[in-house]
Amino acid sequence: MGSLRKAWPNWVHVGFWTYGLDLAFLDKCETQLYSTSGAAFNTNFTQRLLDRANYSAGAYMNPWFEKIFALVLLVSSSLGSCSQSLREAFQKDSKSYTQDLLVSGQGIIWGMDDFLDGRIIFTEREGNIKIYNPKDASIQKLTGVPPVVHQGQGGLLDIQIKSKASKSPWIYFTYACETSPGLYSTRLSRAKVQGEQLTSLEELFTAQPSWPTTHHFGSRVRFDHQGHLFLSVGDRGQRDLAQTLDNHMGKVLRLNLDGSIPEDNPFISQKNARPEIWSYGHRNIQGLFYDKYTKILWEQEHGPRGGDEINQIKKGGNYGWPVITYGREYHGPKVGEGITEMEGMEQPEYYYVPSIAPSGLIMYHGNQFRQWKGSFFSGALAHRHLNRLYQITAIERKEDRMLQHLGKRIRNVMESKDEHIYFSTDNGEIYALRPPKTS
Ligand SMILES: [Ca+2]
Repeated sequence: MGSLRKAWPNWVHVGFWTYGLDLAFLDKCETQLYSTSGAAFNTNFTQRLLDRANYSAGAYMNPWFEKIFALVLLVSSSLGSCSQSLREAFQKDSKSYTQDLLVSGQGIIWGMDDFLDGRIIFTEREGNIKIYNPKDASIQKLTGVPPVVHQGQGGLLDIQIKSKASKSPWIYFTYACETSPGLYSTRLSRAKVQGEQLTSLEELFTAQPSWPTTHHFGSRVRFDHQGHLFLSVGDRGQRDLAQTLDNHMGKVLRLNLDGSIPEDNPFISQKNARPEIWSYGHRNIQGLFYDKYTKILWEQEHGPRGGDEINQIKKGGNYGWPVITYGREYHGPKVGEGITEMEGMEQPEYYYVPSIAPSGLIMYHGNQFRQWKGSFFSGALAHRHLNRLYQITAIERKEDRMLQHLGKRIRNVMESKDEHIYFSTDNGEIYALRPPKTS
């Protein structure tokens, strides 16, 4: 499909975008056009029409131009009206899912990942790592988890499995730790799972400096395809530190899998800069997603009052906090100068005003929900829902707030190995979104 769409010149695309159609949708329209329009609107006719229009576009006063333009409008209108019914079907289709409750009665499930056999390893923020086995719906708590600081926003945070095909994969996890009495930081460790135990525990990284506050620890960890990991650390409430490179706060960091520092990191040879830094100027990072198809790293962070952002992360990029932001202070006034743009600082791909307090981020690529391919999904702690963000034109995105009726603070989201969408809640639950069973 899409051959007709490819044949259309750009100005026809622009015309159709006024109907708010997305590209996948145009493909559906094309199918519909072929199947319902009959001989008058077959491809050859349309192509002849467009050929003539292209020819006529150079001769503005050519009387053919008016006739052909009118015909194109007619086709557009026809597609526009067929698009309405298709759009409704499409949207209905996109709500065709079941949400199956897999896990309940746990603590705040902050991080989760699945093994190849379908078991899910997850963290409870209060300091536990557990494994859910779908075969018997059992939940096993692991021993050997290092002590975590469960205060404020601190606790046991993200968890990811590296090399799932391996017999004994490394489990990476992040958490708030106390580095000396009254001083806290974000730490990354890895370990292996042996039966009901975490073994071979290795501390890989602790963000510097430690700080007495107990918020904005971050923290997500994701792997790229070249043997690196990305780790996020929030600004710990010390916003100005996000703009200076001599600390790890308000940063996305890049490490080798053993915790060492890659030689091609952007600030490795810069004086007074921490060599682990990959990007900076972040506030409170709650989502990180490495897209293995596009090789793009996406990041998502909380603004203050408004201004939550999704950013496409570039090597060495400055993402602006607290100099530029679309948010305001919690008590109302502007942040700093109240500006949203500055040369040398990156603009977000999308921002939310008012805030939805997003948490966990994926771009869905699976085949279980083909209509959602390429959509971002994130949990939303405020306005409690699952947030789907999708492209409607080359430059415009739109939100769909799903599952609001559940009324849950959705904490994390992932695409499972069988291409379903799993999400966790602050009520200690994990749900699976699946297509409805056909009888
Ligand atoms: Ca920003």
